[in-house]
Amino acid sequence: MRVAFLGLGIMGRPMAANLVKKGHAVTVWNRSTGKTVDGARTAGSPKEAVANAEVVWICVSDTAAVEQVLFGEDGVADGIKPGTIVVDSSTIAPAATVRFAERLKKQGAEFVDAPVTGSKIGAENGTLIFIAGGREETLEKVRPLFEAMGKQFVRMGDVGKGEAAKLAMNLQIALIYEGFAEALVLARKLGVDQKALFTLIQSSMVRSGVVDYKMPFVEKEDFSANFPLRLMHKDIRLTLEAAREAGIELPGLATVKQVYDRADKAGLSDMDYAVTLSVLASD
Ligand code: NA7
Repeated sequence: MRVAFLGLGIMGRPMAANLVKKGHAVTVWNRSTGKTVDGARTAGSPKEAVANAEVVWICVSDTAAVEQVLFGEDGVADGIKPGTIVVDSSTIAPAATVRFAERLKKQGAEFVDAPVTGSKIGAENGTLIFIAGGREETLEKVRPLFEAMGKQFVRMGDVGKGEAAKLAMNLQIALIYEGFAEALVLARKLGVDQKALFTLIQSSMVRSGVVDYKMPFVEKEDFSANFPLRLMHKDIRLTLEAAREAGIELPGLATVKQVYDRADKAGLSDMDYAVTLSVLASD
């Protein structure tokens, strides 16, 4: 398929590369210049990138960035043709997603929100899970692209529901990792052997995908970004905002946010969110 891929960050670049590998005709664009993908054409603006595309795939940092790419100067809306499908894999506000979809619909474009889970390793290995919102027929049309970049896509409902479900997923990741990190800090203070604790965790019901993924990095104290803290922090803010709009409280997540606020103040935002362990350990 002819795909315009907009946003070549930690996630977007390997995703676009996997589309090329599977034989799709890909045109890429990134806000700052110099980021390219082998085998893909590079465009000078979103408008230029989408000119001949059947599908536009977006993966940028936050709600404001998606709005800029879609409706800013020389944005997607300036160049898109009726019938084009726009898929957004950024994690952004569900309510904004619905608004963006309505604006694009006036130009005859279909919208799908398809944020991902699987982090950098999933993007590189083509094993992401897409958490999708949109019409079933539209999702079917982009199935080959989901399959090129991921191992599965799950439809959560109409437009916006992918983002809503993604926030519900990251809420759990933030809380599970916080539990692991607090347990480690306590166990260290009480003189427990860390290796023995890891073995115990992995053989007990406490074991989880989140901990399986993070444990090797924690062991090496390698907190370089797989999923930067600033993005998980953003997701926590989005989740608390969505909860406020829904009239509910999330007391656990609100407390975890305080740890992220401290990490941010300590200048750790570009590290992996796993670095919150160091923040807790420094008390
Ligand atoms: P990164 O590695 O921080 O990459 C962010 C990308 O978003 C990168 O290409 C940025 O361009 C781009 N960006 C940021 N702001 C803008 C604006 N205003 N306009 C256009 N492009 C922008 O994030 P990840 O790849 O890890 O994650 C992407 C999304 O997936 C995010 O929502 C996560 O929560 C999940 P730059 O190179 O800085 O010019």
